[in-house]
Amino acid sequence: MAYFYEEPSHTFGEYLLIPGYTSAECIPENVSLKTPVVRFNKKSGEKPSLSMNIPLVSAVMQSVSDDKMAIALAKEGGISFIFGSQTIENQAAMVARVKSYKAGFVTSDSNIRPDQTLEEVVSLIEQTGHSTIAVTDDGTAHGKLEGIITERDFRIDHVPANSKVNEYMTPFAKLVTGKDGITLSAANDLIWAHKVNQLPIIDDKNHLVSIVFRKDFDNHETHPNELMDTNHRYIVGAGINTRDYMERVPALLKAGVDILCLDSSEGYSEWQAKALHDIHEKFGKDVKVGAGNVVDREGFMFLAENGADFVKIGIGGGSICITREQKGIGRGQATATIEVAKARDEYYSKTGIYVPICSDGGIVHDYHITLALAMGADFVMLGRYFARFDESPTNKLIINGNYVKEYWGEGSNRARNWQRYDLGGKKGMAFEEGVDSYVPYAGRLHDNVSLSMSKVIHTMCNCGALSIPELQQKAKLTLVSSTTISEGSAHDVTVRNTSIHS
Ligand code: RVP
Repeated sequence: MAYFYEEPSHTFGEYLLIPGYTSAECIPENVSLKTPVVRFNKKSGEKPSLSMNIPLVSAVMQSVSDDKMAIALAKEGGISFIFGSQTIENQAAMVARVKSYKAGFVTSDSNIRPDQTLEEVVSLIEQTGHSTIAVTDDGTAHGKLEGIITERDFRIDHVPANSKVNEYMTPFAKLVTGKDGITLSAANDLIWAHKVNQLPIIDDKNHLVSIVFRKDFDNHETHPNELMDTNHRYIVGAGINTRDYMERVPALLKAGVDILCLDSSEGYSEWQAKALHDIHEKFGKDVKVGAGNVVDREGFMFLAENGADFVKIGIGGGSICITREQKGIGRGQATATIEVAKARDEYYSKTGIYVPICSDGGIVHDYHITLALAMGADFVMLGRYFARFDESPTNKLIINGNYVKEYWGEGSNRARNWQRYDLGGKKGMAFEEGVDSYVPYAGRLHDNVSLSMSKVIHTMCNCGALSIPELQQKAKLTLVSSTTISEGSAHDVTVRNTSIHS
């Protein structure tokens, strides 16, 4: 007879934390968000070989995690998993770009030709949010540098229609440039000596290589959490599937990837076990591979026993996900996280091995991150959250007068990542498990992540916890009624200024 769970499953919005005792040492400056990413023998005192400085990873999705996102998130202390629903060559090239990225040297992604119009400059500025545009002979990031145009060079309502870029740009002859190979501090000295805001770096044929921005240098100085390998290169992850891993994994390893993740909507399967074994056997035990997704004890135990370095939790809770509607499988994200966390602790006390768990999807408010951690997650994976930022790979558009960014599921017709929903064998008729959507544009990743982490840290102080493991031990969680939920936002008043609630 079928097994029945008698209790309904719950999601984050149905829980709140009850504060614990806050001692005088429990202040934000003393809180650490450091968290393990891969399995380690905790009982013997071993340290995990890979940890993060903040408990956030970005989703394995076309509309979320490319090389640009990976660099931005590594600067904050987290990891991006570059999407696998692309050719092996393209994915490896993205990984290689992250690993060869030199902090402070930016590949220009707002470029234009000299014969284009100022109207086109304005729309490019609107689309990318960048106020400095490189002018190159072919309009690409590595074309011959002809000049620089910024939003301060012209007033669009004061120039004749169809005015050309080359009439208003600062031409090459008047630019201060740096030669490829220059160090960041030498580039910064030039910026200061010539009182410029950016320094284009060119090769010996005057082709644009990168740009150093004054503000980026300042930012670089203020990234105390950045996540680097022993060679001072940013840490980066990549998604893989259970079909082409024998070719994909070596290409990603060659590109320098630090960690892999088997990306599937349902990970309690023979194919994941086989992939974990094959990868570890063929490419070595040191290759780090997360697996998932699962939503219960059995699923966790299966993947942990088969060598997963971390286990990802969640079916059907993603904002763009319609798996539950389409197939009737899934579980409330909070219940799934709580049960898998218990299994993780059980596995640890049996074996001495700690296998980190990641709650994937369904984070709507910042406090949901804290709840997931309190429920036992070591880190969380987010899609919608990151899709809203400048650094996500999608278009920024204006819809009904508001800025939005595109965001689509891997199981949507737009992504066509059917392998994520693959059951091996011959595939039946494909159907969508995700939607194509817009999310409100939210600005720079750095600003948003700093604010979100500040909220997490403050709540941890309220719970008397200075670290994530301490939060997991001390947290007191309560289920709430729907009336309690409405009591939690502003009520019975007319709100005058909504900005502080966004
Ligand atoms: P969210 O952060 O709520 O947007 O959820 C992101 C997660 O949703 C991903 O990490 C993945 O597990 C899941 N996803 C991605 N695509 C789809 C889909 O098309 N159904 N679901």
